[in-house]
Amino acid sequence: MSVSAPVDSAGKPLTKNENLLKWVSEMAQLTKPERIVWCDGSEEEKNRLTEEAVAQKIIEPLNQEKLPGCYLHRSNPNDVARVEQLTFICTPTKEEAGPTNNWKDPKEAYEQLGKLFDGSMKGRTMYVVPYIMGPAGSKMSKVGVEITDSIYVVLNMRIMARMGKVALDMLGATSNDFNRGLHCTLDVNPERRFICHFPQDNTIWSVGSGYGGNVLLGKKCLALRVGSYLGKREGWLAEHMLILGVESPEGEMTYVAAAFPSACGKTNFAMMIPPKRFKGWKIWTVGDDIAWMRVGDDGKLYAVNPEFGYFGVAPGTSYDSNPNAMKTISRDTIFTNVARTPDGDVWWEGKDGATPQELIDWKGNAWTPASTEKAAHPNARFTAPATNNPCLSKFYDDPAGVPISAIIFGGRRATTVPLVMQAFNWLNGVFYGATMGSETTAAATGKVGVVRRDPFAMLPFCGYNMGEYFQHWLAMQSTITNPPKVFMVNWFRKDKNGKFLWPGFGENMRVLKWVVDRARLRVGGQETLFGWVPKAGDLDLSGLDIPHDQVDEATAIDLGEWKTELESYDEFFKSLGDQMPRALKLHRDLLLARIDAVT
Ligand code: GTP
Ligand code: SPV
Ligand code: MN
Repeated sequence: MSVSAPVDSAGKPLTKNENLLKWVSEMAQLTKPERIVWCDGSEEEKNRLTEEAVAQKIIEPLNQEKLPGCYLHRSNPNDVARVEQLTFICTPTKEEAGPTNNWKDPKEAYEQLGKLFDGSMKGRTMYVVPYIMGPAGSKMSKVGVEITDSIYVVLNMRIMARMGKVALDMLGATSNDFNRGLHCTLDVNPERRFICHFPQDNTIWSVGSGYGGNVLLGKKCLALRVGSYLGKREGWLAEHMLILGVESPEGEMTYVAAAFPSACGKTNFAMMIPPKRFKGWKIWTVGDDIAWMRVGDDGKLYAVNPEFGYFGVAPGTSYDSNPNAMKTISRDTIFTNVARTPDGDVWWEGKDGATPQELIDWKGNAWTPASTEKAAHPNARFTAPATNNPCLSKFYDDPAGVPISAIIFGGRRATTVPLVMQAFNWLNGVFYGATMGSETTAAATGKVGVVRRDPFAMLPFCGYNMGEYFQHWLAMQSTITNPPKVFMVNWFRKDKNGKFLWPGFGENMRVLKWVVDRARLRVGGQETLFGWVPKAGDLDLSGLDIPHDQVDEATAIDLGEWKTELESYDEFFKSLGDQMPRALKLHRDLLLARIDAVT
């Protein structure tokens, strides 16, 4: 099947790029669709595809008075999250993918998936979705094209990325520099589900899933897995980080990037509303999930958010916990696997107000409060445009990015890790990132609540050898001559009864304020073996209605716990083999020796 150059509604060519046309032809030859639709990103196209998706029962309209432009999608119950065991990095050697990734030989992977793709779109439509990750025209941005058989994917990609004509224009008539993504939902059978990345070919093949991170190929697949590989090659960083601006009452702006693992609070932190005590302080969202960072001419690290929308966790989102998210998802939003009320509103566990007496649950079944199952899936998500966000930073689309003054790492840890500490230097900061641990969440299939090492929140997303990735972070010090300060936080420490010690959410502003003041060298700190922590009185706790000894418990450092913690890194470090940087191993040994010296 040879593909002719697509035209827009006025008959003008959308692209004449031969590299793109040739690849689309090849993929059409493989998947054998009945017709090919090139997406231009227009409103007319959105309306047409939305109507089609409704007619095909892929999405259903919600109450358009309450939730204008909002739709509900129910995925196959076997297809509700990322599947790490079916995600592969297909590099020429296994060592390049490293011990933390599943690996397939590229030739074998193309063959195996090629068989699944062969004729997979017979009798159906193939959508060609050109998109940009990053602001149009930025030297930090990348063009991708996703071929998919799923209207749900097209409608989501349209929200999550700058999609359509704008991307073809950026690609231009001759460039061959674009990510080639191929997706087919197939029969949504976990036995025939594979998400394969070919970093050397700038190619992604995903088959057998219709869910978020598995199929919106610009997001985790390109912006993180392939992105991290490109970052290593080209000297920049692709990270699982939110980006926010903190504005002081005087109008001083400080930008912070923070890596928390999946479902550990990035969206919430990026949209936080400071408590009353912080009158005049304001948080501006640049991004809620992914940061691409490069060193600027001034030696500072500059970050852009490659995405254009939010694919956020619905359960737990409320006017109490995250009012900005609630406003963001009040229109033009696709909800996936949430519950539906009789009047066409959405509901999930942790939403404001009383639990409705009657619902249709995420599987499409009748539900009442007596039901033993959850009404919304714990990894139910919303897809909403960034431009809906009331606290969207005016620099979210700035091709130059924003200068980062602080990097924060944080996991979900019931013990050991204090509320906040600051690394002494870059090495110490990279050590924080490399040794991050977190309890697993519903964002990926598998057991929930088990502590695992999730370095830099990138365990599921690093597209190459993890030891080399650590080395890349260490090496960046030579080019970042004006580096951000590095911090570790933990909102999730619990008391002996299993209750969170720290109220979290908006109250995290108290910690962020200390971070900003430390980054600007204007507040004291107390030295510990592991980093600087706030001195008594440095954390502003005024108006916080929890006992101060509870805060003491949240901020405490217990050397016994830390000894066990550091000893537990040994196995992980060893598993990374020769690629594990010696500087980080020595740092661990030094900390253990210093604990011994003082106890
Ligand atoms: P991904 O989109 O999966 O990468 O997740 P994310 O890091 O953006 O997570 P998100 O902000 O959606 O938070 C997910 C879960 O963490 C929700 O259940 C929140 O209620 C909970 N959470 C967020 N912030 C806090 C906090 O400060 N304290 C506590 N206790 N829970 C929080
Ligand atoms: C995550 O799991 O970190 C997400 C959701 O942000 S998904 O896009 O499905 O990976
Ligand atoms: Mn994420």
